[in-house]
Amino acid sequence: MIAYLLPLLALSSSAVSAAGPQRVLGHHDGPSNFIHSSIFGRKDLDINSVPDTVILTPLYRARDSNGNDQSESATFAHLPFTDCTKPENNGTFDIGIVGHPFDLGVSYRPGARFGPNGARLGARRLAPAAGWSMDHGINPFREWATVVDCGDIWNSPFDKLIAIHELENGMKAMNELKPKNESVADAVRLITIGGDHTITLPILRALHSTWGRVAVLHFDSHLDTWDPKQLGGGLTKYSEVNHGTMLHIAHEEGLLSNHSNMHLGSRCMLFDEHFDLDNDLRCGFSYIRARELDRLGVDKVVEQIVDTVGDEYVYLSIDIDVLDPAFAPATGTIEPGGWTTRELLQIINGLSNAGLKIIGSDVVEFTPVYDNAAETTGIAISEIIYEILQWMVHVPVKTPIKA
Ligand SMILES: *[C@@H]1O[C@H](CO)[C@@H](O)[C@H](O)[C@H]1NC(C)=O
Ligand SMILES: *[C@@H]1O[C@H](CO)[C@@H](O)[C@H](O)[C@H]1NC(C)=O
Ligand SMILES: *[C@@H]1O[C@H](CO)[C@@H](O)[C@H](O)[C@H]1NC(C)=O
Ligand SMILES: [Mn+2]
Repeated sequence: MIAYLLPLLALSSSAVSAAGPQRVLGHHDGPSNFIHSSIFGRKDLDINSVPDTVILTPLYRARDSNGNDQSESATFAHLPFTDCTKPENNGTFDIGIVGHPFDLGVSYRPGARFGPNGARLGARRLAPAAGWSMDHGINPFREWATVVDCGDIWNSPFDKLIAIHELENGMKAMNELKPKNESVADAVRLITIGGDHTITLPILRALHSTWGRVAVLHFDSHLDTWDPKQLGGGLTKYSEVNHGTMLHIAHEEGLLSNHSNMHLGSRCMLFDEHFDLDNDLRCGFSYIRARELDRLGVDKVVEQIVDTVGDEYVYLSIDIDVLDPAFAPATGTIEPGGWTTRELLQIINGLSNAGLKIIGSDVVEFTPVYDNAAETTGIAISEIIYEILQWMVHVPVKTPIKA
């Protein structure tokens, strides 16, 4: 066992020293692409050597003795499975649900790599055949958009930075495909199931060439804009990329709107009175704290968000820890005093009614091993994804006209 481990240890220590000196935050050399432009990504990594995207099909798909699919029951809401990275699926779908089984960026409870299939299990009770919504008066699975389950993007369980490149490559491949119904929208849209919150960084990198800077609406009990030098412990580049720093990095890379990003449902502890919030403001965020909802009510919260975002493109990132642990116990970094599932759904509904231009979304930090026998968290996640889907169907979006 010892002899087996030694070469691995030697390999990892040489990889760390090869990473070179750290760069100063906020200084860029006019990068040509977002993989190389990352101030934290590995400069020595040849992105062409990262293998082609590998898609994992949803688990437990029943097959007959000839290997033919007998069931769609393991996909999200019994949707058809489509490998959304394959050029042969160009023009076959409009909205894809994709899993990122990744949790190398967590600071507390691990296990979010099992989130995608946990969410699919929570969505067994949903189906396109009976998907009509009393609240919206539509069946979002059966409107103009063809909705599919894209499976999961395989990524390295051993190296966080390589895994992030693999997730970005997979999202790029999907994002390059044309939608099926081009009369309504000119780009596919993806709803990602995490995965820890680090995955929002490769997603934003992959979407940037299509949408430019986007306003991130970040539903989360935490800020996730922490200075990588502080939260990462100042150890290595590797330690600095994690589920509490990815929005800081996204800001430094020019992926975010300058001033229109918002945290919704914030209620975390801070390092001190000024440091975190000053840094957060520099990253282009304002916030509505969880407790403010009691005073404002849902409508005023929606109004503030709409006033802040205007007609910018919106990327919606939902950390399930925005909900109170009573409604979502199965998550990695728990903060009591959060919103109810219904309050969150109502706010999302309000943003949809206001016509905010949603270009992509994720629901992250679901760690099924901490869920209960009633699948409280997994079922809440499936409902949130259904609500996001309704928004995407309600508000088709066109890409910016390129000069
Ligand atoms: C998808 O099809 C369109 C034509 O409808 C084409 O322009 C585009 O290059 C194709 N994309 C890929 C990735 O094959
Ligand atoms: C595209 O959307 C239009 C408008 O809703 C609809 O009439 C048409 O059937 C859709 N086409 C496809 C291929 O789904
Ligand atoms: C946002 O900030 C960048 C970098 O400072 C600047 O180039 C860009 O013009 C700004 N965009 C808007 C809409 O203000
Ligand atoms: Mn988070």
